[in-house]
Amino acid sequence: MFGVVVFQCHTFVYANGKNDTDSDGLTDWEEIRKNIKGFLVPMMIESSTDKYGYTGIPKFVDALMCRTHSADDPIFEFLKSKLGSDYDDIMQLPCLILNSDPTKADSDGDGIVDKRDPLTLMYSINVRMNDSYKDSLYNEVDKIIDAQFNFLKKNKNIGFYSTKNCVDIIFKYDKIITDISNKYFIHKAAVQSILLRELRCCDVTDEIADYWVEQQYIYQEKMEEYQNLPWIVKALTGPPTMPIPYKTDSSTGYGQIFARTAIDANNWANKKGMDVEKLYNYDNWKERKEIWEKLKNDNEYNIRMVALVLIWGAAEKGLSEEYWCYNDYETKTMLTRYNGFGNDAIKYGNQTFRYYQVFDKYNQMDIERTIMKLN
Ligand SMILES: [Ca+2]
Ligand SMILES: [Ca+2]
Ligand SMILES: [Ca+2]
Ligand SMILES: [Ca+2]
Repeated sequence: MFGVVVFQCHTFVYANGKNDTDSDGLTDWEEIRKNIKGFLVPMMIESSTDKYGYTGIPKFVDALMCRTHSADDPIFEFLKSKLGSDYDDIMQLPCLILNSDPTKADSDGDGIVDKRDPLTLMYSINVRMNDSYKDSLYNEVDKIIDAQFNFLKKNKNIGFYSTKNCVDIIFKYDKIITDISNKYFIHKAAVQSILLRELRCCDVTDEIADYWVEQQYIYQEKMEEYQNLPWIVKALTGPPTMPIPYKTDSSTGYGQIFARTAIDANNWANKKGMDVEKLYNYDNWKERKEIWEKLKNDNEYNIRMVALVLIWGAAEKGLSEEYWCYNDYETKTMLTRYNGFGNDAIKYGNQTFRYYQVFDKYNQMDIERTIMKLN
C-alpha cells in the first residue's frame, strides 16, 4: 500500500451518481478524488468528459508520480521486479484516485466509518505537527491567554513556563501526543490544549504542594523502617515525626494530575479491558507513591495520562465513546471535566476550548497536507 488506491470498478459509477455501494453515507462519486495535482479525474469513460470539463484520465504511472514526485523512486524498480513483462501495460492502465474505498465503509479499518474519518486511508485520525507554523500558532494562543489571564497570572512565570515554553514543550512531545491521541481516537487538540493550560498555570504553589507530598512519602518510609526495628530500639528512638501539613496527593507533572485521578482513570480503563497498567490501590501508599512519582517525573507517562483522564472524564459525564466526532459542546464538557466540577471548572473548560480551536485548526491543516500526499 503506497497511499495510492486503485479501485477496480466492476460497476459503472457516474459523475454525481447517487449510488453508495458500501452504504457508508458517501456516494461512490464522493469517495473518489476529483482533482489531483493538475489532473481532473473523469468518473467513468462512459460519462461525458465535455459536460464535466474533465481533461484526461490519469494512468497508474501518473498516480504513482503524484505520490512519489520522482521517476527515480524505488517503488518503480520494486514494481518492475514484481510485475515483470506486465509492468508497461499496468503502468498505462486508467486509474481513479480515491479519497476512500467505495467498496468498504471503513477503508482503513480503524473503526471509524469513512464519512466520519478525517483520514480515511490511515489507521488513525491525527498526524504529526509541522514546525513551519509554530510561530503563528504561538502568536494566536498567546493573544488568547493574554486576554484571559489577569496581571498577576501573566507575570508570575519567572522560573516557570512562559506561553512560548509551553508551545515548545507541546511540539517537543508531539510524537507521544499524536500516538496516544490515535490510540484513543481523540482529537490531539484536546491533549494539546490541556497541556498548554496546565503548564502555563504551573506556579510555586504547585511546587510547594509537591514538596509536602514528598515529605509524606519520606515519612511513610521512615515509619516502615521504624516498625521493623526491635522493640527496644523503638522504645529508645521513638517514631518519626509526622510532617505538617500531611499531604497524601497533589496534582503534579505536565498535565497536573492527581495520583487519585490517574489511578481512577487507569482502573476504569483496565476494567474495560483496555491496554493500560494493572489495577492500583490508592489507599496503599506504596502503589500511590509509584503512580504519583511517575506523574511527576515521567513526562511521557504524564501526557499519556492526560489523554486517558480525558476519556475517563468523558465516560463519567455520559458522553459517547466516539470522541473523534464530538461537537463543540461535548468537547467543552470533556475539557471541563478534566478540571473537576463547578463554576471554576466551567470557566476552565470555556477558556481551554479556545486553545483547542487554535490547535485543531493547525492540526486540520496537517491532515489536509497528509491527504494531498496520500493521494
Ligand atoms: Ca460509499
Ligand atoms: Ca467507503
Ligand atoms: Ca476509517
Ligand atoms: Ca483513519
